[in-house]
Amino acid sequence: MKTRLFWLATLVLACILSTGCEPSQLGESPDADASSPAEEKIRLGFLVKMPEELWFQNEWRFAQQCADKYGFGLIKVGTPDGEKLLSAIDVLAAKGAQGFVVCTPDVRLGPAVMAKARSHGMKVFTVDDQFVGADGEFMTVPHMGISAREIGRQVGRELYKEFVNRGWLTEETGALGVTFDELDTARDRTDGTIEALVEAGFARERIYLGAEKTTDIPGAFDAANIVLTQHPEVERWFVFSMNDEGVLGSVRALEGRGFSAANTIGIGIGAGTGLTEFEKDEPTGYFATCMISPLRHGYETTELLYKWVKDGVEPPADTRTAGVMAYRHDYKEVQKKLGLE
Ligand code: FCA
Repeated sequence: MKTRLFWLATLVLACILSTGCEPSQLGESPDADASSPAEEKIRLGFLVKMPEELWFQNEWRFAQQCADKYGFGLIKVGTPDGEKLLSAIDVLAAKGAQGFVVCTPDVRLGPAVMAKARSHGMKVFTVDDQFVGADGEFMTVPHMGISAREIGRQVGRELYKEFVNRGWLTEETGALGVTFDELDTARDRTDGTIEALVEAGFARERIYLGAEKTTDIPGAFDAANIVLTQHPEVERWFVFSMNDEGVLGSVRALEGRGFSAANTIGIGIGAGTGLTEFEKDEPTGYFATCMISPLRHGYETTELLYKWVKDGVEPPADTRTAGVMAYRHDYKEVQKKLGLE
């Protein structure tokens, strides 16, 4: 037996030395992109709830930069509902992924996602939207999200500042808030704005809220139209929401009723969709945005997951990122400063 093994080993060695046999011919799995054939290639997933939204496309773009830098495989999948999310995890496992970053379409899917990931031995890192367990508490899964309440407060302070700048009268002004309270990071943002507006001295009873069914432009457009129909007496409007899409949908609804840049102050939260408003020749009611970082949420989450998978370095439990105000006149500089070009 020993002799046969010896001869087999000699044969294999001779084959490598003389003909340069590929590892796949020696029975190892072929892997075209592996830098070192002996090393098992790392593959990670990046799953997002709304792949059509610029925010998530930017997260993917920066995640890919991270994968290119370290030379691991990145599998990007849009997972707009629970069924797609759970089956995407199986697909990732079949492709040999060892973990994934996820912005879930529904935070209550947390326990199901974690159970499935565990069954495949995969590591999970949540981004933007944090998993909620069966007990209604946040789950302890490494997470990176925005400092939602503080960012919302920043929006409120800026709205009030511009209200004072323009010399508007409270009795002619209303604040339109498009909300999505079932998602914590969304509720914290709009609650923060309301809080800061009231603290600054704006009348609480002049803040009118409309709940959106979906966190995109059409969802906000519908929610805004209902509020605007109820308040035909308001002559000037503040607009706020959880994201740029919420503010843009509202600004479009206002435009449909004859409101423009002169009587609208809309401030978004994001780093993509709203910026196209600043590129238009004429200003619109979309006045500013609190710019958040898809670079940190895309690149850094992926990097933390990669190091966790590769070296066993546990990522921090909860990372919160800040926002920076950007206006029509300076958004390009802010983008540059945040490394978002
Ligand atoms: C949530 C929103 C996105 C973005 C992100 C940071 O997931 O749906 O639009 O604001 O948080």
